[in-house]
Amino acid sequence: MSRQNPVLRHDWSRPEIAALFDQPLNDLLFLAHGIHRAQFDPNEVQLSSLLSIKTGRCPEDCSYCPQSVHHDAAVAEEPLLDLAQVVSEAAAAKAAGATRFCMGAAWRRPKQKDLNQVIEMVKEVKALGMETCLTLGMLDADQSQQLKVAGLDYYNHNLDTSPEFYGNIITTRTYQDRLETLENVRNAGVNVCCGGIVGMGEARADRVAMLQQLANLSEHPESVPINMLVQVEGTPLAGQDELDPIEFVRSVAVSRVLMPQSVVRLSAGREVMSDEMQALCFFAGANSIFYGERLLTTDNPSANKDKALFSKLGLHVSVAPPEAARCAEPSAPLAL
Ligand code: SAM
Ligand code: DTB
Ligand code: SF4
Repeated sequence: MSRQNPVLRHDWSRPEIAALFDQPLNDLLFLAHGIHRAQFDPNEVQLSSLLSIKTGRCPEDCSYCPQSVHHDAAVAEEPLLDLAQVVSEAAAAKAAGATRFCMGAAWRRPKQKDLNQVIEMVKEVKALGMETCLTLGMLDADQSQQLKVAGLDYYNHNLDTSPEFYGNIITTRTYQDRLETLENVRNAGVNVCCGGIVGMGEARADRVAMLQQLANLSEHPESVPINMLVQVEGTPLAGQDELDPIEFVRSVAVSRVLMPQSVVRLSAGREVMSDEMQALCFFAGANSIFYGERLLTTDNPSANKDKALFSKLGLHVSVAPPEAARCAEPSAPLAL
């Protein structure tokens, strides 16, 4: 049985997506913003806070990641955190305004003993009234089902880049491994959070191909994080040429056009983004951010800085998940 929504497309070709990228910026922004406004409150942003629940010594070799055992980044290793510590961090994130708590672990895949502890974390964070998200590496069908039963709302597992560029970035797990985890999560009925990273030295054609992969999944991910590479000293990608900010904005806008009903998250990399660049991303269709001064191991803007930005832009924070706030009809233009 197809679960596809008939108004959403899953048959995008690369030339079609490349043509979206190639448009004059104003035309692309106008298109993306119109689609955004027809689906969402354009002034509403969802806030997710991140916590690294197990840090460092990861056996995978992702070239961007400071937590890989293969690189020399100065990350303080931390075994799996206690339940009480995780719950107290989640409560603090809720008090600061986050609606979703995302727990990340530097694993290739979780062991059952560890998954049992993570399941308790999901239950307790949910009991605080927050949405839960995990990113633990690869999952099989049974693990995905266990997390569904525990009440997990979202699982984050990124495709990271195009199938063609992927081998330049990671050699210890395949693109197909990632697609299988996504399928297991989807089949278990857990919402999928899946996006990628730009600014890793890939070509525009790779950004096109990555977004094609995301949009042509059997169902669009409910949440699409677009990360700008955070360059961390000691990782192979440190010293990479920075991606032009306008190219990043284009990537956000094209994500919005391809996946009109997905929540697009302006994810890692905001620490070095200007207010103006973030404003353009929100106009282009981003409607979620990571909130709080830490991502997993690297810095993120402080809550106060983000509150000031929201106030300046007239943005408000979603109290319910944005899915619930979707407009049935396109919004009227703003009354000035
Ligand atoms: N170990 C698990 C995995 O990779 O599936 C979960 C944690 S991992 C840190 C989650 C995601 O964070 C990665 O897939 C990648 O997209 C993103 N990420 C990691 N390091 C990053 C960096 N330096 N800059 C931008 N995004 C990064
Ligand atoms: C995602 O797409 N980005 C987040 C989250 N999912 C887990 C992680 C960003 C990590 C940035 C580098 C770090 O802080 O270690
Ligand atoms: Fe490990 Fe995840 Fe980092 Fe890759 S991105 S090295 S899997 S923690």
